[in-house]
Amino acid sequence: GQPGVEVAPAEPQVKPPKMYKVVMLNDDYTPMDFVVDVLRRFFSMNPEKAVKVMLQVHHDGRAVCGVYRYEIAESKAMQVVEYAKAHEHPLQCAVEAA
Ligand code: NFA
Repeated sequence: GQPGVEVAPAEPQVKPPKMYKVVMLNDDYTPMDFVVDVLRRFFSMNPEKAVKVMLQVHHDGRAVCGVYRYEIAESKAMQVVEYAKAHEHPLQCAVEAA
């Protein structure tokens, strides 16, 4: 272009990462107390919040436990299912785009 005229480079676009929901699914076998423990242990919920979310899953069939970047969401869901399996409970989680 014109001699001596510098063109500033475009600002690099800083975009928020895509976010993913960890959804817990109801079943007929996992004990309510165990689900409350899972919600406290893996999603850092206080006892009141954990009971509320557990009952939401129990009554509605599913509830969102948290929203995270993809790798974190997948890791949380896997840890919950593995922890439940280790205790011989069929508790399941899914990961969905938020
Ligand atoms: N529905 C299970 C029961 O009646 C409790 C449960 C809640 C299981 C939330 C899974 C998720 N014992």
